Amino acid sequence: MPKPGSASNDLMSNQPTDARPVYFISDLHLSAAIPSTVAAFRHFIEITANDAQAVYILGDLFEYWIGDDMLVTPFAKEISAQLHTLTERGIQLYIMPGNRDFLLGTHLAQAAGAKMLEDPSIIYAFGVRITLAHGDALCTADRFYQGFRKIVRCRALQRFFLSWPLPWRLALAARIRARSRAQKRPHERILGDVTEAAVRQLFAQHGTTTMIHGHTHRPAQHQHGTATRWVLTDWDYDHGSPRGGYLKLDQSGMMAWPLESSALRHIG
Ligand code: LP5
Ligand code: MN
Repeated sequence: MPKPGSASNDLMSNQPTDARPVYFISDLHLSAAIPSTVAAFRHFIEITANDAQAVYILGDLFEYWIGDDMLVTPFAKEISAQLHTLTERGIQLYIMPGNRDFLLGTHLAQAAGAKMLEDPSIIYAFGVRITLAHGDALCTADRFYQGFRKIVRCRALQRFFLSWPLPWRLALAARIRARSRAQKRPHERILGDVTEAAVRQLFAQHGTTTMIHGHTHRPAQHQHGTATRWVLTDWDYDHGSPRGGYLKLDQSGMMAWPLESSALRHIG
């Protein structure tokens, strides 16, 4: 059952009919500790996506989200207010939870003016049916992570966790993040990528021939027979090699774009 206030996972009835482009981003991992990435995100919302009919955020918008009471923090208030400007400009915003922020709830959705999307979901735009997913569920070779995922997606356990005081939740999230980081460059290991079997199964399940997901931090366009799988980039303008970007779908098709160089001049 979809959560109250969330969009169904088949948005065929919600077919966008206007000619404005649709944008897809994921894996921004936003926190107050990465100001340049936050500035890049702000540029994307204010400038890049200003001509959009819809923006889809396919998971891991935040470094972590451990309950909608995080909305009391100035940082979460700032990001949700920024997102809210999209609907104020007539642009639909859809947010799918990722493995870092699967506890995003209805209060955040309301503050951001967003509809929450189930993982996976199907949309229809510019004549194409598209499967959208975060991507972590497709990394089926990572058995340990899949076991962890199954446990933490249990609604009863989530309710129990959400009843804890915020500092306790912060402490547990910090431990889990530290453990995740301690695995040497997890996304470069073979386990950190999707498996062919999981991808083909998801295509078959929904009868689509286009898929978009993030999570693996390996931006690319892959062919699986006649089906196309687009992988979104993660964003990071605060460490190492700067990166970030989006997929844009319009009448001329799907295209991967880096963030405009004009944006980067204003970033830290
Ligand atoms: O996140 P990333 O991209 O670095 O790595 C992921 C997988 N790691 C995770 C963990 C997240 O980074 C942190 C989540 C923070 C929110 C926590 C809220 C907890 C709430 C509990 C609610 C019931 O997703 C990583 C994958 C990698 O992608 C590639 O796909 O390999 O998986 C792991 O690293 C596995 C973890 O290390 C497992 C940690 C187990 C710790 C057990 C603690 C007990 C939890 C008990 C829950 C009540
Ligand atoms: Mn992820």
